[in-house]
Amino acid sequence: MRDSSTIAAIATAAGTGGVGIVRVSGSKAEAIALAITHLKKLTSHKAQLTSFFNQDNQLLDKGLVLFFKAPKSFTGENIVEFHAHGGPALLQCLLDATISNGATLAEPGEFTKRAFLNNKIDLTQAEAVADIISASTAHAVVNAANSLSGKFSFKINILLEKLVEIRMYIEACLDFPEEDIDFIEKGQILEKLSQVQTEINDILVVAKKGQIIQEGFQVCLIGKPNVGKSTLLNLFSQEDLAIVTNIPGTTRDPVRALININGIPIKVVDTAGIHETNDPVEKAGIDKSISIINTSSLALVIIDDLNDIDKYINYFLKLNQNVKLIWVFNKIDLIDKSPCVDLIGKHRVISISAKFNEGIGLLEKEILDVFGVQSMDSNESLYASRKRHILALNDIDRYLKSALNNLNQPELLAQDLLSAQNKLSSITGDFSPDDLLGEIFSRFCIGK
Ligand SMILES: Nc1nc2c(ncn2[C@@H]2O[C@H](COP(=O)(O)OP(=O)(O)OP(=O)(O)O)[C@@H](O)[C@H]2O)c(=O)[nH]1
Ligand SMILES: [Mg+2]
Repeated sequence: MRDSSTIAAIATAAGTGGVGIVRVSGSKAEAIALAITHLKKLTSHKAQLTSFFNQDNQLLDKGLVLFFKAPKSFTGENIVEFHAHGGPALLQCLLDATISNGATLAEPGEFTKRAFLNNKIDLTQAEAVADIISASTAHAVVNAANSLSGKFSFKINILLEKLVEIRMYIEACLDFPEEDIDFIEKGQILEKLSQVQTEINDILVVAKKGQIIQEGFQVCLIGKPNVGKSTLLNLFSQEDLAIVTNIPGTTRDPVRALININGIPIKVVDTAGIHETNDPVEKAGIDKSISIINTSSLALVIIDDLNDIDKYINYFLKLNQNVKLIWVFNKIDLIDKSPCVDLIGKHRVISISAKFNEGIGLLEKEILDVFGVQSMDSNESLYASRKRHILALNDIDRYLKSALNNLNQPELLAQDLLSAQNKLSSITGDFSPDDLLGEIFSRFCIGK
């Protein structure tokens, strides 16, 4: 599946900038650079100041050419980078010149895919390249850098070794029963397997936090009309985004804001108040509210009457069992109550006044607590984890549970361990189907 073509792309972001980079990777990269720069020779890993010419030998610009001779390059192939001035037309001319000299346009993520296929990086590191580019907070950058440096893969590989060791032992017992290897050293197998399972669960906890920091989550504001949803959205976003009036049914279209609580990116969506109405426009807004609840991780149910909890709990649970709920009792200024967290029945209720900015800190803390990221200190070493990793780790946990139940049936036990091993390998990409690779790399930007 290795591709022998030479690829090229503009590696810097669209638009103008001081410097713009065109990157070329493949066997023709060196020849292409010699043709464009008119230099006699390139020196690997050294910046050379040079002129750039197009296919008609017209001077385009002056800048740096960098040559990374294979295999000491990002992709493991010959790479050339042209560092020119950052004008879109100029960079397009340079790109055209590479194409006229034999390169083809790179697909999104193709440089990183080649790095993966040439064993320069594994799959979690390749994903971390995309994550470091898309990171929206400093914490997310640090986590992605941890993954990129191989810390996450290192943990996974150690567990893989442990699993392989247990599996080999069991396979040996199955293959050579006459050797009378004391297979049913169940105690030892049990202990080793339990240890691996504990470590998988530890990684899962860290991975879930990492995913939240990387991707954040969506919180919707729902409730009856006029309870103060839009006022709360404006307070969260510190902007006058949504219209606030004392007329019930003000918000129709959902209003979205991206906020940041303790460095975690959170998408907040204000929705139309849910109630019975004959107004077709309001009805359409309510339908949208319901579909937004279904795509959110957390719903803040705003109420201005504590009796509404019992009234609405079943309604909201019916909409989506998976969405977490926080009850927010708003307008406490009207009853002269102070902000606080109460337990009413089984429900934690945060009392606030959105209009007078009271209790918002309590609410933010509660939101982070729901996802277990409140107590996170910024020095905690996390990884940029993805849903793919978390699903795989959950599967591995399931296989290990099944293995622990099959200690008396070595064939089944061996099968469970093989499944767990393959899942673990899929995280780093040692055992990953082509369609998964296609899906991962297609999400990259071009030039990376
Ligand atoms: N006293 C008091 N009034 C508030 C508070 N929060 C909101 N209000 C008022 O309640 C009214 C409705 O507020 P909105 O934020 O528009 O309510 P909403 O839930 O978005 O309403 P719809 O969009 O119609 O569903 C406005 O007059 C707000 O000023 C509060 O904490 N205290
Ligand atoms: Mg509103």
